[in-house]
Amino acid sequence: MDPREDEKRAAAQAAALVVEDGMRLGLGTGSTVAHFLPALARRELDVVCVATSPGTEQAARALGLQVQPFDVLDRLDLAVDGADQVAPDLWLVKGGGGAHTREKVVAAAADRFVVIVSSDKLVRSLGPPIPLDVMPFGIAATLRRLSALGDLTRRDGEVTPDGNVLVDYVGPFEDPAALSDALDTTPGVVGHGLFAPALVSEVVVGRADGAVDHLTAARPLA
Ligand code: DER
Repeated sequence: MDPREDEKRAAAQAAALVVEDGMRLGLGTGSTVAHFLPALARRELDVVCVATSPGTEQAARALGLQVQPFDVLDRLDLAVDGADQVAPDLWLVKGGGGAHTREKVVAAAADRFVVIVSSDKLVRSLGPPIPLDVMPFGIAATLRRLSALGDLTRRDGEVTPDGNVLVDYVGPFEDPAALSDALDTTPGVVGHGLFAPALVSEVVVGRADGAVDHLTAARPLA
C-alpha cells in the first residue's frame, strides 16, 4: 500500500472530525477528498453539502450525504479540499483534477477552508504546472496573450463542467501573487489554480501512522 494513501486518509479523517451537525459544507475534489467523504458519512451528521465536481457529487450522494446545487446557499460554514502543492506561506496550487474554478468559488464562500494533504504535497516553493480554465470564446487570442507570460500546454479533450478548456501554465515563476494577478487580469481566463493564503484557514498534513500536523499562517511549516 502506498504510504501516501495512509497520509491522505489520516488528514481526511481529522477534517471529518471538524464537521458539526447543521453545517453547510463545501466538498472538494480528488483522491484525498475521496477519503474524506466516507469519513464524513460515517459520522451520520445532519449537514447540507455542495460539491465542486460531478464526481464528488455522485460519490457523496452514493454515501447518503445530502448534496444541493450551489445556487441558493450564499455562504458555507466549512469547505474541505485537497491540494497539489502547499508552500510554507500557505500559497496553494490546485486543479490537477480540473475542478479549481469551482473549488475556489466554494473555498471563498466558506467561513473556514481546511486543506487536507499527504506530506508529498509540501513544497519549498510553488512551481508549474498552474491549471487554468479558459473560455472557448476567443481562445486563440486568450492563449496568445497568455503565452507572453510563459509556456502553455492544453489538456487534450478535457473540458470543465462549466464548458471551459483546461490549459496548464508551464512557464517558470518566482512570485505566485504576481502570476495570480496577471492571470486574474487576463480576459478569457475564467479561473486558475493559484490559491492565496488569505483563502486558507488551515492545512492538515496526514502522517502514515494516522497522526496529523496542522499548518496555519501563524504556525507555518517549520
Ligand atoms: O484538482 C484539484 O484541485 C484537487 O483538489 C487537487 O488539488 C488534489 O487532488 P488529490 O487529493 O487527488 O491529490
